Formats: sequence, structure tokens, C-alpha cells
Amino acid sequence: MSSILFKKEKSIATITLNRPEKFNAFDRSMALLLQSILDDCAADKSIRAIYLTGNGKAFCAGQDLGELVGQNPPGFEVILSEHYNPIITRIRNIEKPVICAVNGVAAGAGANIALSCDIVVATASASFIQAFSKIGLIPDSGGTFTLPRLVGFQKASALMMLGDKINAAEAERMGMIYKVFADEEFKADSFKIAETLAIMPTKSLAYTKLALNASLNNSLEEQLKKEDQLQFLAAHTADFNEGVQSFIEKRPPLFKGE
Ligand code: LHQ
Repeated sequence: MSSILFKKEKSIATITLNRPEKFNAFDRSMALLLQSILDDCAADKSIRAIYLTGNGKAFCAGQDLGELVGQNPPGFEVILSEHYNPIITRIRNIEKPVICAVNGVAAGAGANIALSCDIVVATASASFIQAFSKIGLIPDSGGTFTLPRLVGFQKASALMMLGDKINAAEAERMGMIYKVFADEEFKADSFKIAETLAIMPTKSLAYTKLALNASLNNSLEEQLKKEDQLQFLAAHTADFNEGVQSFIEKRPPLFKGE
């Protein structure tokens, strides 16, 4: 059985982390596989939204700790540079929306991979843990960049130092994630978000993502310039034309992602 299940249907790529007995913790081959799957999604023009989730009770427990003490462990010097950092940069740079459906506990790098996605939703029984301090590490996978920007410096410090487990409702209240869905409706409700995004103007979503990425470091002046450049590109897409035309003709738009 593959450590990641990958399916393409109706313009949506569904990526399911699939080591349920290890709470979907990453070993080296799984981390490399996720990178190649994200590259496939980036290159495939028919894919207009990416839905990332986990199989079983957990979303992802981060690094497979067993691998670190097993035979031929990957060296510490490559774990971030070859495993997690390239995953985070791919998620942030891919010009398509990535929806993370957190179906259970998200810990360590698993939590920070989830938080790097464009829209993060969770099932009511899910939880989030910055587990690193519990084993003597520092938060990685972009967590020290992302979390303070989502919840503020103070809450990020406390969550990262204490390693407290917080439930999905708390995560939503803090602004760490977008929404919580009841367990029974979680799959259908979270997937509906992917279906909605997959028929939207894909390039305008991509440019929105690029603008938001840039906003994390830009001054207002720089950001206004960035919006100007990206709006120019958006205005030259076929989907912008269709959006205006369908409005004038009082009919639903048919966006093609072009
Ligand atoms: C696991 C794991 C796991 C293997 C649950 N590995 N088996 C960067 C730099 C360099 C090196 C290291 O890593 C990193 C990035 C990181 O991600 S560091 C952080 C690594 N992750 C953790 O420290 C989390 C460890 N796991 C936990 O704290 C708990 O398992 C959580 C809170 C996720 C879930 O707790 P419970 O619901 O009580 O479940 P459990 O502990 O009983 O786990 C269920 C099974 O999953 C169990 O297997 P078993 O055979 O006993 O049923 C665990 O061994 C396995 N598992 N996480 N990371």
C-alpha cells in the first residue's frame, strides 16, 4: 500500500496521507513522494484545486520518530532541507488553491504542513499540537513563520513552548484555521470547498495567493505595486472576460481556469 493515495477527479487532486498505523507520520520516502505528487499537480493544467487530508484517526503526526532510531536513518542535516522545507515551498508556490482537511490530530511538522495550506478546515474532533518542544526540538516546517502571523506572537510562543494540544474549535477561534465541521459531515463539507474552488477562475486564485505570499514581507507601497502587476495579469485572462460577460448577460459564469 502506498504511503500516499493520489486521485484526480473533476479538476480536483485528492492527496491522502496513508500510514494510518503511524498516524500518517512521514518517513523519507513519503516526504519525497508528496513532493513529486505536488509537482504533478503543478504541471497538470486540468487540476484546479488540491485537497489534502489523512487516512484514519490522524491527519499527520509529523516526522516518523521510529525512522530516526531505525536502520539507516536519514541524517538530521537532510530532514529539513530535503523533506519538509521543499514540501512547504511547494504548497506556498503552487499556483492553485490547496485545501487542507484536517481529519484528526495534526502534530509537529504535520501541524505546520496543514497550516501552510491556503484554506485549512478541521473536523470537530481534530486537534493541533506544536509537539516539538516535548522532544527537545524547535518548531519547523515554516511554523515559526506561519503561526505567529495566524494567531499573534504571544499565542504562538505559548503554543510552541508549552506544546499544548488544542482542539479544532479553539484553533478556529484563534484564527489558526478557517472553519470546523461536524465529524459526520466533515468529508462532504470539506470536499465541497474543493469543488467550489475547482470551478472558479483558477488564475485569479493563483494571483491572489501570490499577492498574499508577497504581503507577508512587503511594505504597503511594495504591496500596492504587486497588486497592480497581478491585477494586470488577471485582467488579461479569459476567465475575467467570462466573469464580466456572464454578469452582463445575467447568466452563471463558466470559468475554464484560463
Ligand atoms: C507515531 C508518531 C510519530 C511514529 C504517533 N512517529 N509513530 C524535524 C527535524 C528533525 C527530526 C525530527 O522531526 C522533525 C519534524 C517533526 O515533526 S518533530 C515532531 C514529531 N512528532 C511528534 O513528536 C509527535 C509524536 N506523537 C504524539 O505525540 C502522539 O502520538 C499524538 C499526540 C500525535 C497522538 O497521541 P495519541 O492519540 O495518544 O496516539 P498514540 O500516541 O497512541 O499514537 C498512535 C500510534 O501512532 C502509536 O502507535 P502504536 O503502534 O503504539 O499504536 C504511535 O506510536 C504512532 N505514532 N506519532 N511521530
